[in-house]
Amino acid sequence: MNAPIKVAVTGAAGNIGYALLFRLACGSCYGPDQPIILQLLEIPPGMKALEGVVMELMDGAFPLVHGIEISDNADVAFDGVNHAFLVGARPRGPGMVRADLVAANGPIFVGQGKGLMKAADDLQALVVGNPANTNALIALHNAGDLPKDRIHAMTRLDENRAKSQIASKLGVTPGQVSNMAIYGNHSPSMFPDFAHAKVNGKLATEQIDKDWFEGHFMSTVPTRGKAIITARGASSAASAASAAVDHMSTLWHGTAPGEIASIGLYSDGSNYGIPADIVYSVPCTVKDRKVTPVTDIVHNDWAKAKIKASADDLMGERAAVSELLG
Ligand code: NAX
Repeated sequence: MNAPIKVAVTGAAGNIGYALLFRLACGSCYGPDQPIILQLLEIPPGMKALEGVVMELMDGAFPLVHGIEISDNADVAFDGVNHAFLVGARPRGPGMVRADLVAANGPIFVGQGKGLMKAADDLQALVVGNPANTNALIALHNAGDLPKDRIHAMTRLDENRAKSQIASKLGVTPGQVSNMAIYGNHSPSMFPDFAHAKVNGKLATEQIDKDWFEGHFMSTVPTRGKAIITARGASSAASAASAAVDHMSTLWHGTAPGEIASIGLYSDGSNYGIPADIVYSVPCTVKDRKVTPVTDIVHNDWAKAKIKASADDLMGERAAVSELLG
């Protein structure tokens, strides 16, 4: 058994938090030999509910949970943490557009970026709370000298959604689909790059016709979150928690040989014409807990235009929060 690692979860009493904590507690993320100490953050009105969640976690008697601490102070919750799931934020409700979310949630990530300066040297943090990419950018700008590749935005849910659409079209399992990269923002401007996706090692475009990809696939994957809100009256929770586990598990264990993971990563301006100083999802590999973007994928002009459109979307969000970037 390894020494325990410290894992922070913000918004821990919320819907995603409720699904996420039990997956972490039972070892889905770090494996059966890796104990964890949970450091949970809520805002004061959420603390009572969080106490109830902690009671349930205790009642699970999870052998891998070696401690649970709760706080409404980011400096306390992030003290010494190795991994941080930044979930806490206001979810998008019916009728809300992303601009509403940018205004409501951006300021939260100034304080959380500062709080992350208290984390362990090997910190890796994942922003789930929307607008995830721009919140991650705000946190990075407020986290002092923290290396820019340590705070990510989650697009793994979009990757999972895309894999599942392809799998169900072909009647295979999602595990048979690989190389399904999401480019750009976790918003409808994202570009799910189907042209390089593979099914059982062969290009998906050799097995499904182009019209389905450019029609059904492109209209379903980027708008899936909205469809779920319409159907269940609340935003995705269990699938988002599952994707967050997938993301952090990939950071911990690495990508399988030949496989990529979609990661919203700080852009230095050197790849695919993506401007510098935005958090933009690209295909990455992970080895020894180091994230490396895959930089040699060749895109056609149609895909290049999609990649640029999502960058433009993120530049717009960046302009809207410029006063929070320090
Ligand atoms: P809930 O409203 O159920 O829970 C959010 C929790 O965060 C609440 O308990 C609230 O008290 C807490 N909170 C608010 N401000 C906080 C702060 N400053 N510090 C700590 N905690 C704080 O929302 P939930 O359904 O859990 O969704 C959380 C976030 O995930 C939302 O922003 C939502 O839009 C986003 N999502 C992101 C996804 C992605 O793929 N990146 C997909 C799912 C989801 O839409």
